[in-house]
Amino acid sequence: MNKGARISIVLVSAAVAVGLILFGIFGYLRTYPPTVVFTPSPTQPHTVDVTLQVDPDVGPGHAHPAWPGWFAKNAQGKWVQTTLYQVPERTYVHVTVYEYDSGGPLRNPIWGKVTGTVGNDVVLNGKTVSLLDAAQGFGVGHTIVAPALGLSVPVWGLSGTEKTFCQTGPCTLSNAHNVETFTFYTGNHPHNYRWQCFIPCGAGYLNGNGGPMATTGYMAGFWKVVA
Ligand SMILES: [Cu+2]
Repeated sequence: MNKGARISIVLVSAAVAVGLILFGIFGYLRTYPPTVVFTPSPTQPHTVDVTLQVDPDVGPGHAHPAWPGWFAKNAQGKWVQTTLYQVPERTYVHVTVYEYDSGGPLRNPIWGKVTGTVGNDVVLNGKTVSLLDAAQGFGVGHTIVAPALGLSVPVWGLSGTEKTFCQTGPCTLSNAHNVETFTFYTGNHPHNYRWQCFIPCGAGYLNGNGGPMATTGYMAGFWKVVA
């Protein structure tokens, strides 16, 4: 093979490699979940309301319809399937979670303790509680844990045999659900704070920790605290 042929093989291979890398990067960017931005109303500075739901199946139209995952209500009142939430610094975030998924006992009971919220408690179906004992009732379905914010909130689950159990997201209030509310303070260090569910809810994956548990937009995400 002459020198020119060898050079052209190297150049073509390099071009293919670069092409594949770019294809991979843009494919990743195309599928990365959107961020829902929460802004305070002029009459209530330093306060935002965040409404979330967590569903047994996110439903059709999403990359993984049969995975459990989270939705957030955007400013237009539309449910967006994502775990990326932007909130201002120095702000009280009032979170309402509609829980539509089944629950169960915890692998570690410590995950039933509420920390990092105002009062270190949550209001579950109208009752203030600081510990969810997952050995009772239908147990915990999912958690919202952001270690760097000190935030750990277990979310109470349902019985999977409820008559109106939601089959496919986004679920509606006519489906069986629990309502859990809590408030946390974002602090004064703008940062993308990682959060995730600590319940291994990736059914069908090794130890329940793959699939949705390892995927941003399903059971892992960020509280994007901005200045
Ligand atoms: Cu989960």
